[in-house]
Amino acid sequence: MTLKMGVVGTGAIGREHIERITKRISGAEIVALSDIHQENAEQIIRDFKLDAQFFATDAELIAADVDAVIVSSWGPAHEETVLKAIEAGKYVFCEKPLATTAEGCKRIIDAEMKQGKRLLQVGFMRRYDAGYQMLKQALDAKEIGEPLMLSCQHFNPQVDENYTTDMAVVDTLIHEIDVLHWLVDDDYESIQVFYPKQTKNKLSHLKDPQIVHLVTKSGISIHAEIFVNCGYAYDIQCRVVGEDGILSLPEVSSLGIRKDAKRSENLLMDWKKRFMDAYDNEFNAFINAIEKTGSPSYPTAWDGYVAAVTADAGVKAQQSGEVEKIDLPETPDFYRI
Ligand code: NAD
Ligand code: ISE
Repeated sequence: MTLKMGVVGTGAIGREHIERITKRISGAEIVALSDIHQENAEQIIRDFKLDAQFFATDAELIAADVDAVIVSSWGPAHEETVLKAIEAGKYVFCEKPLATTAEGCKRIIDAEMKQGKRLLQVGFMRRYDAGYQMLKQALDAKEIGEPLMLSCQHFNPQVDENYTTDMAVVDTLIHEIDVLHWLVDDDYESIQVFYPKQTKNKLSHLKDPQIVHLVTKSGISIHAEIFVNCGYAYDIQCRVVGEDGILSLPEVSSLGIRKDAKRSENLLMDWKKRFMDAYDNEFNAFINAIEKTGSPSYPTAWDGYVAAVTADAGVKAQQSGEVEKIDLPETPDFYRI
């Protein structure tokens, strides 16, 4: 069965996902697009020569002949579209964040549980990145004993004027928030935020860089640096110190150049290429799991909720400067996959 997919939000990542489904992965086709800027969608239909229809609203797209909806609009718009799609019994691939608050995620969980089967997968693609999967396999195999300390960096070359201080947590660090507790298989206990010396290369309203300190229930210490105006590259790092050794996220392979008495390698400048394979893998998992089991794969709506609860505490910590507790209920059996 070829999954008929509609896309709500045809901007930067919506275009990327449409390209991968159209050109690189099998089992699905794009049949419907919707965007509040109609010209964005219509340009994509022309660029990819799609046999797809434009719908003025998400509701009209959801009511059309689609099996699944990709939600890649702006974060604050996700919850409304996701709820409409779930209530219509459609499968949903929702880009991060699932919703911009924990309460919003809870409303989505309640709607999905009412449907009686999982319909939704969240676009936390790092779990599908080969490097993070190597880290996960080594940690699960206790290669370095128990993990004790993690240090990460999430560096963007720059962000635009719409980017705000809280987005460093809810939009950027949210990827580490999701992938790290999965990596170490431990829930978060608390979060604290610090502001080191600030870069001159930022807009006046923004705090940048930021340091986030997370502690897990077993006491694992996580130090994460967020620097969204670093200028030099899109640079994602993750290092795990265990009882018996250290694991490091592999560097992205790049041609080594030796020339003029210098040695160099190119670095990437954004997420599109850095996680290209991970995005492809998450969509293959979505499509294949639906075909084989009738439900999408992980990360589930519960993972989206865990990330939102943690991010909410992170935003509180940005404002308080204090150690903020992260209170999470037990994972319902419905979401134990
Ligand atoms: P963008 O601004 O390039 O595109 C968003 C599109 O959604 C725009 O075309 C806008 O017109 C449209 N839109 C906004 N509200 C809408 C609504 N209510 N209904 C229909 N269309 C609407 O943004 P982007 O960079 O593509 O980000 C989109 C989402 O994807 C965000 O949630 C972002 O966090 C996420 N994202 C994820 C990754 C990742 O690595 N997984 C990377 C980039 C963006
Ligand atoms: C963006 O929305 C993404 O999700 C990227 O993966 C992340 O690196 C970037 O910081 C976010 O703004």
